[in-house]
Amino acid sequence: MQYLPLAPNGQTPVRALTIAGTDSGGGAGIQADSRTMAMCGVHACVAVAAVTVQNTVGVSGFHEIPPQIVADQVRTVVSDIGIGAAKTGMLASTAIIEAVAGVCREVGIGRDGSIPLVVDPVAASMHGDPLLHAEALDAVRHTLIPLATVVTPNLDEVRLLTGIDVNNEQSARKAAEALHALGPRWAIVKGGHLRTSEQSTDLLYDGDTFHELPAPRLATGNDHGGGDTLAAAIACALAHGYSVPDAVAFAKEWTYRCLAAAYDLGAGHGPVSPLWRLRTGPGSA
Ligand code: PXL
Repeated sequence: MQYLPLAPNGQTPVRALTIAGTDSGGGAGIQADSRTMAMCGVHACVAVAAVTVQNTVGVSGFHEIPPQIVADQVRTVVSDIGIGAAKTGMLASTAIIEAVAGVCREVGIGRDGSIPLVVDPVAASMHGDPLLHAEALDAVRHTLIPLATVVTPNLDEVRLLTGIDVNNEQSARKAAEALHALGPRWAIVKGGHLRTSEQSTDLLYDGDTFHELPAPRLATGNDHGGGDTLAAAIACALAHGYSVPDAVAFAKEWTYRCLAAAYDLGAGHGPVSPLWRLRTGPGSA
């Protein structure tokens, strides 16, 4: 596997920012993002948008951070530390989405700025527990996604956002077109939840060309945090200056390895794990 360049010990690594929710069980959200960023050799900055109460069985509640505090976290990190890319995950409400979109435009994060933005439009946990108020879907569609360098919904989120039920290659292409029409530079339709296919093929679309990115399907019930891991790894590669297709190809391979290393935890779904990276020498293939 191709690794991202690692900064020598003592030298400042590339930085990336995740704007998302916490997971008290340590599997998804900001915990998954920071773990993947660290294991990719990228310094993780975090802007907490919501605190979830959850374990491996489900999410039993969440607390939203005041929108101004979310925006202030982003502003203060960008002005001092500087970041190469940003990623959004669980943003919970219209007010938080509007505050995040406002500060992103202000500091140059997003498709028209100098800092690429990965938008993972998180709507629910894998157990179906809501992580976004239903009334905020319009803000995701019309305020957040148009800012994205790349948007990475899963198939449930594709259905919520576009009304399209993806069940074959043709509907995947239609969904990619509908997502792209919302304004991101690139749209991905992820095949991971399309259980009818033997491959897990992601479709990447820039309004012009469809790129197909196949990967072998891995049968595991331990896939908590898989979407976050993919989006965070894309952000890491973008922070290193990769093109979007190259960043997505890197992130797919990264996530495949993390799925293969997922472990049992608690009574529910265990997390995908980037800890396999500790078992190889620095930068080794
Ligand atoms: O995997 C999506 C996700 C994102 N963010 C938080 C989550 C989850 C899934 O449970 O809890 C905080």
